[in-house]
Amino acid sequence: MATAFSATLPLHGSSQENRLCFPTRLPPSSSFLGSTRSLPVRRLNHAHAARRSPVVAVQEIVKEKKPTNPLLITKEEGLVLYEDMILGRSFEDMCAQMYYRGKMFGFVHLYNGQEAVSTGFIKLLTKSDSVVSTYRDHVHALSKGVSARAVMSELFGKVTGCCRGQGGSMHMFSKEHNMLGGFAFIGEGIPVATGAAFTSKYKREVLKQDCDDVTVAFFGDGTCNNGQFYECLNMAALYKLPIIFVVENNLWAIGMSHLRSTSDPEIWKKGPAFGMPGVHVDGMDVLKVREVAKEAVTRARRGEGPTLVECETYRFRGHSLADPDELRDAAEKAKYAARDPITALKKYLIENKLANEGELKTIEKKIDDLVEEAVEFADASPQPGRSQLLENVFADPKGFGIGPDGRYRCEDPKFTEGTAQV
Ligand SMILES: Cc1ncc(C[n+]2csc(CCOP(=O)(O)OP(=O)(O)O)c2C)c(N)n1
Ligand SMILES: [Mg+2]
Repeated sequence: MATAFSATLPLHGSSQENRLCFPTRLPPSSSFLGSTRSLPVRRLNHAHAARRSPVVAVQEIVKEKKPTNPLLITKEEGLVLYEDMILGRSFEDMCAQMYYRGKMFGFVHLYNGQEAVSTGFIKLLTKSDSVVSTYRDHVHALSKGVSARAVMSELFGKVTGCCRGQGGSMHMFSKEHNMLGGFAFIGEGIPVATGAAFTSKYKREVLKQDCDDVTVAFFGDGTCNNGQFYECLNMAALYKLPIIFVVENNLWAIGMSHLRSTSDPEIWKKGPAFGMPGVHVDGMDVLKVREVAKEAVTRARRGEGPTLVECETYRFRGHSLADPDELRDAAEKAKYAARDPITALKKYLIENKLANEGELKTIEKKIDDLVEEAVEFADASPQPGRSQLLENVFADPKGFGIGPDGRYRCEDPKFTEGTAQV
């Protein structure tokens, strides 16, 4: 089925050849992104828009699918989504407990409230597709198939963690699962994701390998004011890379409101500016996210290039577990709490007779047990040996420098054992 999404942007040609859809415009007085703050929206001249933007509103895509398939998912798919979202939520709630008990070190950023985005995208991917995350990365890793044991152990700094305890909360990585990392510096993951997408294209087009892998890059609204975002949008569109840029717009960058910090807060509109579709979707609704994700992933696999998707979402906790979360308005928090994506999916499954309470309770119990077991496993796992401190720091161990005796430090056995005084 041709959808509005499949419209292509002419870089040099006439717009009339293209099927174009127009964004649903907000009236000037309405609030943007459901925030309690209001945003003055400039009126857009539709004739002008028609010349420039293959921009689509997700409502059009979802509406289009309804008559042929009134239910957007099968029972099996619904249960997979539910289980993944429950896993994300339960895991993060457990992290909070463990952090406050002193089991984790450094900053820990939780994902509560945003589960529909991770689940909606990643559950459509194959193992060889890649995911790149931010410092809010535990749930992306779990959705991609990294075990709860490996993620929890990493958080505990144990040798059984997915990075053998050397990465911690902000650096979940698994080569096996093509989870290409969490990144502490905002925007750092976007070029890595662009490189991964380039690899897929190179394998297919130059090395003639059978490769239709795609890459999904997740990052926040605040990160879209960072230059790497624009550089990568440009390169991805130029090379038609198989990548989906997913902005998790939770309205805040630590304590800075998106509406105060961004000249045009509608991030999705930046896609067409670079020659790729831009889509805005309700990130509290996993089914809508999934519909958009399907379309974007399919485009990328077909070799039709990148898509920018802005998911409007909300984090239910502070920026990190060290944040008392006193800056955000109580009414705004309450508004999004009432739109909990897990509650919404549960309601959909039950109302459409795709699952009953008992089946969902069984999933919740299974996940509770799995998360408990992950904590026991992490707790019982050994600490890394001291010598591990020196691994994976420099490709050439001479990079550790020269010791007081004039020899390379790496030549001193005490140094690699971790017993040297430095
Ligand atoms: C390059 C860089 N500059 C500044 C920071 C400090 N910093 C940490 S989180 C953050 C806000 C990011 O907000 P957003 O992209 O919206 O992600 P969210 O935390 O909302 O998921 C900033 C500026 C950083 N980590 N990296
Ligand atoms: Mg944010």
